[in-house]
Amino acid sequence: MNDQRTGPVARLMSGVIGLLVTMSVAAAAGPESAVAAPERSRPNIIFVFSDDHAQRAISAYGSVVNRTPHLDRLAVGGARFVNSFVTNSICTPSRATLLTGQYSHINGVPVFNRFDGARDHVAKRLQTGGYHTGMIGKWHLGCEPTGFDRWIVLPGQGAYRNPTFLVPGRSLSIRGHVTDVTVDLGIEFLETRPRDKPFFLMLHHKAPHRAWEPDERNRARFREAVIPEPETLFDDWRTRPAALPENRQTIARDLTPNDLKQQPPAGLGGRELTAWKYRRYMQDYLACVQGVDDAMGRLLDHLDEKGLADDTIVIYSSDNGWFMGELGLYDKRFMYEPGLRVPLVARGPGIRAGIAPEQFVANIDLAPTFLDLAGLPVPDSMQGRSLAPLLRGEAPADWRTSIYYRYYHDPGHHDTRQHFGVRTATHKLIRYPTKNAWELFDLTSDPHEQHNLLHDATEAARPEVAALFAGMRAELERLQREYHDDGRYADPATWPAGGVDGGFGGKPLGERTVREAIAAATLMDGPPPAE
Ligand SMILES: [Ca+2]
Repeated sequence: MNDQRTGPVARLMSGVIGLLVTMSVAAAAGPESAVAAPERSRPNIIFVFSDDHAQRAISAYGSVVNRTPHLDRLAVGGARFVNSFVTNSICTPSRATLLTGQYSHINGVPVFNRFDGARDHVAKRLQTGGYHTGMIGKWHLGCEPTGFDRWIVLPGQGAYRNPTFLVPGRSLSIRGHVTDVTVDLGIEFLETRPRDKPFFLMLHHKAPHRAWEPDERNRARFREAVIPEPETLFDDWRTRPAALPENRQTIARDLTPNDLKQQPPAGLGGRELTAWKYRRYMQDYLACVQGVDDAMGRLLDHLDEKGLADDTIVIYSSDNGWFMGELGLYDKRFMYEPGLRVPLVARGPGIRAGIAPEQFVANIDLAPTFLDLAGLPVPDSMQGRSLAPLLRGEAPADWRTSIYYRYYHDPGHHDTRQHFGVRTATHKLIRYPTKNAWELFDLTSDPHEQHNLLHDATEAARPEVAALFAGMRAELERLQREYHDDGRYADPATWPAGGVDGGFGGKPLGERTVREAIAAATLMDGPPPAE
C-alpha cells in the first residue's frame, strides 16, 4: 500500500511548486489573476451515482438488454473499469463506504443504520482543501450531510414523482420525475457555483431502484419490449442449498403486484409466468435506467456548452450490483457476480481515453481517488487506494489481486443469509457462517457460479479441490487481517442504532422551483427565505 502515500504526496509537492511559480507570475500581472490562476490546475469533479444499476445494463459493458449512449460517452472518452466491485452490496453501507473509503466494520454502517456525520470523510477533506462541495439527490445515510457547502437530498428512499427534498433546516417539493429533477438541480448547482474555486459535486439518482417507476417517455419506449432472458433464469440452485432456496428475492415468487403493476394474463403458470414477470419487471427497470442515461446526456451536453468539459472529471458508478434474472433473482446482496459487480466509468482531464483497466477495484477506492485527483493527500484511515494511476493508463506492479466482501443484513430484507468471501481472478469462496456452509466456484469454467465444488463430498475430497479450498481460505483470512475485520457486526445485537429513513425535522417550504431549491440548499445562518 506504499504508493498510496507516495503518489499523492509527490503530486501534491509538484502541485505546490507549480502553484508557487504560478503565483509569482500572477502577482506581477495583478491581484485578480493572483486569486484566480492557481485553482485552474485542479480539476472539477462530478461523481454521478445511481441506485441498483447493473453493470450488464450499460452497452459499453456489453449489454444485450439495452443501449446507454450517454454513459458510453464516458467509456469511449475515458476509462471503463472491467472488474469493479462493491464490498457490501446494499445501499446505505455502500454510501458510507463511498464517503469514508472504509469497509462497513470500520465506518460503523454494516446495515441500514445511521452514519455518524461527525466522522472524517472525503467531502469534508475536499471542502477544507479548497473545493466548493455539493450533494444532490439520494443520500440515505440518516444524518444531516456534513462537508458540503450546498446539499439537497431525498428523505430516505425518496419518491419518484414530485419528490420532497431536504435542505438545511427546511424541506420542499419539486414537481416532476425525480431523475429529471435531480439533473436539473445539478445543472443549477453548476450555474450558480462560486467561480473562484474548483467544485466537487455528488449527483445521486434514486433510479433505477425498486419499485421502478419510469418517466412517461421511457415507459412508452419499453412498454412492448421483449428482453432477452439470462441463461440462468431457471437455475435450480442444486449445488448451493445454504442460502439460495430460502432467499426472498426471486423473480418467480417474490415480485409483488406493486412491482409488476399489471395482472398477469389469465391461465399463465410455471415457467411461462416467471418469464412474464421477468419481462414486466425488466421493462420498467430498463426504462428507469434509460432516464439515468438521458440525464447523463444532459449533464455532459451542459459541460460542453459551458466550456467546462476540459476541466471537469465525470465519474459514474452505482451503489451496488443488481440481478437481472440471473440465478432466478432480482435485487442485490449476494456475492455472486451480478451482486458484486458495479459499473465504473470516468472521463476528464488526465484520464486516458478508451482504456479498460482490468485491475480489481472497489468502492473503498473512490474516496482516495477523489482526494488524489484533487491533489490532496489520502489519509491512512482510508482502506482503499487511489485509482488515479489506473486512470492514466498505468499498471502498478503491486495492485491487489483479490477482493474481500461482507454482507451483514440478516435477519433483514429478502431473507438473504449473511455471508463473506473472497474473489480472485479465477475463483470465488463464500462463507455462510450461520449455516456453517461454504461455496467454492471456478469462475473460468463456471462463470455463472452454478457448480459449487464443495457440495459433493467426493468432489470436495479430491486433492486439487482440497488444495484450492485451503488456498482460498488462507487468502480470505489474510484479507480479514489486512482490513482489520474482527467480525464485530456478525451478531445483529451489535448493529449500531439509528434508522436512515424519514426527514431531519426541517420547516416545510411547500413546492418550489429548481432555482429556489438550490438557493435554499445553501448553508446559511441568516433568516429563512420569504414564505
Ligand atoms: Ca442500492
